[in-house]
Amino acid sequence: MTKWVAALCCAAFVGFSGYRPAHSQKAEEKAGSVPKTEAEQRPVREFTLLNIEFEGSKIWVPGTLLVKKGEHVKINLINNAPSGAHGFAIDEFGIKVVVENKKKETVEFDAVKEGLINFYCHLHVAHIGGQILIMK
Ligand SMILES: [Cu+2]
Repeated sequence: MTKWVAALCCAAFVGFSGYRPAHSQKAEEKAGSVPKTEAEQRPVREFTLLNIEFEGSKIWVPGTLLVKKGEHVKINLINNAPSGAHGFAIDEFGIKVVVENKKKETVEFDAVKEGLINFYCHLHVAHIGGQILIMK
């Protein structure tokens, strides 16, 4: 009876905990996985920016993004301003997209160099953009 209880407990632990012996994990890694490229190994830093209007001014918010050098940056852009299409550009990474009214776009880049870079709306000079600080 004691052996049956011990066997059931062990089976429950293996079955419900997701535990697998180390040798079976290594076998799966060898059989099915492809080594990741350098770009795929980068940690991902994701933001969501809203384009809003406040007292007649169009603004991308938040206006300051902090990133570590080497990260893969993903920025989701949502244009909630009622005034139509707006742009989002980052010259240093060759990014220039138009976000239509009430639509979403996503831009991505690898933060491969340090520094303070600007993002802005390339369609409207008065549109308030912001900065991305890429730190060491
Ligand atoms: Cu704009």
